[in-house]
Amino acid sequence: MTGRVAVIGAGPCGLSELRAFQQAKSKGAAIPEIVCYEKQSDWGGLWNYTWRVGTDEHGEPVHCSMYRYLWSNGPKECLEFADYTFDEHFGQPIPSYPPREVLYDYIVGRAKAAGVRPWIQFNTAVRHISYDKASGKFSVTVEHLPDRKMKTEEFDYVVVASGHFSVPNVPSFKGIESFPGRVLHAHDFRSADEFKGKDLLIVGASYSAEDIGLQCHKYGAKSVTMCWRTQPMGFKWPETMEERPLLTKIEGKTVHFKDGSTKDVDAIILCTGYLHHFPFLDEELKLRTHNRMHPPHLYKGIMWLDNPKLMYLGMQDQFYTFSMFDAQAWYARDVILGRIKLPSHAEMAKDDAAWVKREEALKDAFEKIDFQADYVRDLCAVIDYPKFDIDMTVDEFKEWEHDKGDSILGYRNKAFKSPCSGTMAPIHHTPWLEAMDDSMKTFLAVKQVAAE
Ligand code: FAD
Ligand code: NA7
Repeated sequence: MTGRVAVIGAGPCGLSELRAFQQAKSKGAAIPEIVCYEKQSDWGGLWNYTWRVGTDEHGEPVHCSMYRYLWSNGPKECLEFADYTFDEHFGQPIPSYPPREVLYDYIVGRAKAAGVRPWIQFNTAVRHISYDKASGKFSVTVEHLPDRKMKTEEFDYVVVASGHFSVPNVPSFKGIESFPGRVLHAHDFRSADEFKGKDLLIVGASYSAEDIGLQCHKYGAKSVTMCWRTQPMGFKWPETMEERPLLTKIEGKTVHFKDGSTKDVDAIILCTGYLHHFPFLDEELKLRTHNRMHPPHLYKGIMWLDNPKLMYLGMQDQFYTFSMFDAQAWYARDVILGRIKLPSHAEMAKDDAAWVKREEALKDAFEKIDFQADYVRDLCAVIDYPKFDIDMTVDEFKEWEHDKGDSILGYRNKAFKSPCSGTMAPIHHTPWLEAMDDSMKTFLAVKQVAAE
């Protein structure tokens, strides 16, 4: 097969795409030339931790939104690669909620085993992508950051895997400009140690608010007040953590809330989510969406309806992550290889509209889990991705939700069974709240207790 495919980003999604093509190649298929552009100096996307915030050594916006002491916020069994299990990578069963370094090692472990690194051009930022109807090709302009050299190349397909949890959504609040303490967005949060002994305000009521709040509690914040716009998270918080309705204004270090209450705080963290942001794409190619389960205008959540040679990976709000990214990457690959024939534009639009309609009727997290599981099933039905027990992942996600409801400080101490290998995870040697050392060495070194 001739032709060229550009993959934008070497995070989990981009690496899934490279692995998908490498897998087809290893089975004897002829594949197109694959060129992956990654603006960072290494792979792993958000999982590639840096201490930097703001701009990097080249003046580029820092991509990383992860922080020190980050542990998986869902059971690892629900994100496992079906073609590269945790058992295979670590050579031993490991607990269900690993710290960031362990998951990073797993993600890049598969990419290393697949030998796809030579397909990636690192330190190379994609600056502009346009499509020429006459030639049927994309023009991709990139900049090699160390020497600032620009070049433009033509491609038959473009796979956008640049992520959507990196460009912060930063609202403003009355009086915030004269707040005497530190104000930052979750994107710039790195170390909870900074907030030890402090009274902290967190704005937002989703995963970042929950986890950054918990981190700060774990590392000694005096109090954590979290405020919500639409609805509270509603967990059973420890004594020094609480939820209040959204703030209305700030006077000095005093924050006023909608219920008329006030609180004096030392620092404010805006956990107000992220923007889907694609400055490098021409207007008619650009996905415009907020963070949701099925961003509209993408057939099968992947193919851009107006030009299905442009594909997006991982643009959904995510319960499923790595295994869903794989399913999408395998599907995209099979469209490119001609193994899956796309229906007419009208049929694709109808299919897309049906998913959007179903999404808009979802009432709670449990229905969202079912929705995304059905989506993954839909993709997996037509690709040669190894079978894994999707029903089991649904049960485990729901159990996880219940665990969080039972104990937001203790849910990470639970263990789950792998839907890929059937292995039951051991219980981690140290309860999460007491586990201050998040290094891979410590996580893996000590003998684990067998789970029931
Ligand atoms: P990313 O990981 O964001 O990777 C995108 C890549 O594209 C980056 O390497 C970036 O440098 C590159 N890129 C972007 N623009 C350009 C450009 N113009 N040119 C070249 N390269 C470019 N998921 C879980 O499963 N478990 C968790 O515990 C978990 N915790 C999370 C915690 C935080 C704080 C955040 C923000 C997310 C978390 N996630 C978690 C979800 C996360 O979205 C996925 O795990 C995963 O990182 C998404 O992969 P991605 O490839 O889509 O995007
Ligand atoms: P999410 O899940 O997109 O949530 C964003 C939160 O921010 C959500 O609670 C929003 O409230 C809130 N928000 C957004 N704008 C405002 C304003 N203007 N005022 C008050 N509150 C606001 O992003 P997260 O960062 O939590 O999670 C993203 C990923 O990071 C996720 O995958 C995790 O695993 C880690 P709303 O409910 O819309 O009223």
